[in-house]
Amino acid sequence: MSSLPTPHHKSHGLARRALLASCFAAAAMAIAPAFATGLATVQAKGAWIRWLPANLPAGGYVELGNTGDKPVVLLGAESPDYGNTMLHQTVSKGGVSEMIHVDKITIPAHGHMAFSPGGYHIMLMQPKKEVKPGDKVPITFRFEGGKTLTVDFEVRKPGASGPGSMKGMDMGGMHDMHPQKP
Ligand SMILES: [Cu+2]
Repeated sequence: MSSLPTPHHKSHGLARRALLASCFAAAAMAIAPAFATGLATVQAKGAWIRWLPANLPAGGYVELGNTGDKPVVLLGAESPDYGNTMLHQTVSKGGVSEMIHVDKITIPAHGHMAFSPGGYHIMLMQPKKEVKPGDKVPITFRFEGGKTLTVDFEVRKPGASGPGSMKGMDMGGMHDMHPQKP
């Protein structure tokens, strides 16, 4: 009987294997971007950033289309020009609009989703350099499965003509209140 593992040892071994597996998963995730190719089934159009003065958080807007036969799941975004980039959604609660952090956004097969003023947006915080209207800022979208898509966003002044700017007008000041939301 002494040759059989006790339940304690057995569970310990399982725990170690689980730990090892998660380490491998973490390593795979860390190296995935280097090997990932662009996501051929996802296209971006009308990418722009609503610039605000004084290093205020800026909003990124774009329309993403999925021509593939399977849904794709967007997990996040990064930009080399900003220290902190998040997926946000503006929601209305009792007549007050506030922003919530979004973990993932599913783009249906043969469908699309839009980041637009008053809805989903890419929240760009902590600029690493001076970003000004006229600049191009690359933003890399990260999808489930390790695939990425990098899109150049055109930086525009608030109210400048461009995709979504008409709707953007009445959202003026939205991001001003974001960092210290009551
Ligand atoms: Cu936001």
